[in-house]
Amino acid sequence: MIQKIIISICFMGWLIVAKAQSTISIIPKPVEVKVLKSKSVNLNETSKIFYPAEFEKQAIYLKDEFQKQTGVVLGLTKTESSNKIVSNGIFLIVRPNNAFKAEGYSIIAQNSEVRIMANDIRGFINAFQTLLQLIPIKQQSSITIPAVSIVDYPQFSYRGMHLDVVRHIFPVDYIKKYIDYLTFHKFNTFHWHLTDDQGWRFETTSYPKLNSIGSWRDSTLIGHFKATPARYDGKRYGGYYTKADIKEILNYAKVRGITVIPELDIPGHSRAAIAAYPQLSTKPDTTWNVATTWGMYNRQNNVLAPNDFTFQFLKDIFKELTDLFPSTYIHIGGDECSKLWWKQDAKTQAFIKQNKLKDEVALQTYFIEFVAKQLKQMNRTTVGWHEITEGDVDTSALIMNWADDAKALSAAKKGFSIIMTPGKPFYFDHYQSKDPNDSLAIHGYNSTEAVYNYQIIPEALKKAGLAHKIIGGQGNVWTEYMEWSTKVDYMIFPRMTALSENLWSKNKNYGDFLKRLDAVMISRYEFWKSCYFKDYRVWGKGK
Ligand code: TNX
Repeated sequence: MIQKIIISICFMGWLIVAKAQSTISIIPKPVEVKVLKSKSVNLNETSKIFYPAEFEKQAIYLKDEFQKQTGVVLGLTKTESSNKIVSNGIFLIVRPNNAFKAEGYSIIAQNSEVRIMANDIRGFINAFQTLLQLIPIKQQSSITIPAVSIVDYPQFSYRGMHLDVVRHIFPVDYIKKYIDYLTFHKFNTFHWHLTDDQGWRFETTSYPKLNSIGSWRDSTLIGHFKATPARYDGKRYGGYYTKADIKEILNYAKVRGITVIPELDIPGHSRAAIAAYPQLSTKPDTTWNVATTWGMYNRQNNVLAPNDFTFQFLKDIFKELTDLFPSTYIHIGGDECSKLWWKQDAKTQAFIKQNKLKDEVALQTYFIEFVAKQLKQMNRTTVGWHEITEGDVDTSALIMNWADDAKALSAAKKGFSIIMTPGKPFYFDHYQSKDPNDSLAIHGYNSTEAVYNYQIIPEALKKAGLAHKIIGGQGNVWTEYMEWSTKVDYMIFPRMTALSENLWSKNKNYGDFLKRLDAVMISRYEFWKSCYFKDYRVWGKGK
């Protein structure tokens, strides 16, 4: 039955593609698109991209993307006065700051020219993604761009996608591809989850055992965490990103206007670090190994102990991190830190007493503020999962709320700014169908439709006059059950596409989105050679 549905959906998809060629289909939906009566623009190998010097890298990026998609190789010409239109081509024109909302752009395509106006890297990069959707994915000798006028800017200032490279690690080339996915969908932030119980993936020269020991686990759980008896593959697994890898990725992201927020998860989820340096734990005499299974919360994952070695360690690793990553926001985790270990440990209890801390929650706050203070000295802002609001953490920290709307409300009332990453529906490690044969996922069910229609600013915050506290949203991709990049692709598409429109466009309609998804995105996934979930029309809609 399912197979039949898939076949008929594919067929329907083709019909829609054929019909939609003549209309303009762009995802995420722009603020304003006007079809002009003028002549469409024809570009061929004699046409050029004219660009101001400061946007040279972006001009080269556009040339490359154009070539990949169409085979047409455009020329490149630097112009002093980008406002002077001299001949046929694409013109990148810098507009003064107040001409656009942040990251906004406009495109006017008619007769012999395409004028792209913006005032920052992201504005131009966003415009290019729109332009690439105005032309077919097809190798040809000349390209026709319809006569249009587009004005566009995002609804939310923070539009992120997260990737856990700990539970499974992915090659540098895939991280770049992932950044390209973000770029295409007009996201602006890549949240890179670099450390956890199952591995340390950030090259750290001040503590080399983090890599020689902490980056490797001896075995990995096979199948689902809840399956009994638990089975393991017995294979050594791991690796880490070298500083050179990270620099390469950061440069790649920079050209595309994507900010990379690194996360070192403390004081819980620290088992890999503890395996490398047991002094960090409340049980330094135990032989800790890098975790080989998932769902460690409150069970086997020891947490950081408050001692001199640990606090020096925190100073050093965050210094190394900020030396490498230019992002203002630095994520320090703070999630699921079991209080169990601190309760059982005499030295920790003595520390709590000595520092006049109320309890273990206050100790967690102590840890967070210790790192936040270091980060502040380096002009960085701390980002943490919502658990860091349990105590009295300084409200200048930015909160990622993976819980429900009520949690968002309580954090907003305390004065925090919030990024919405609710498990329901922005966790892309959940199932996207209820088909029992669907590929293994953690649990739950987050359909593409649920992702699209989720209201990012909860009603309760609007009522409380706190809507401005929500600065955006993010899709989280925890990779316990994503061994390969192909599985990541399958889990994120098309949900990430739906999220991009939810974050960007105020004017939403799921039916209309589905039509554009069929018309322009499916062929794009295929052009990227990316897997995707095909049954998105079957699931959702009250199912
Ligand atoms: C909870 S959400 C975690 C992750 C897991 C995820 C699985 C959060 C901040 N922590 O460590 O991978 O659940 O859905």
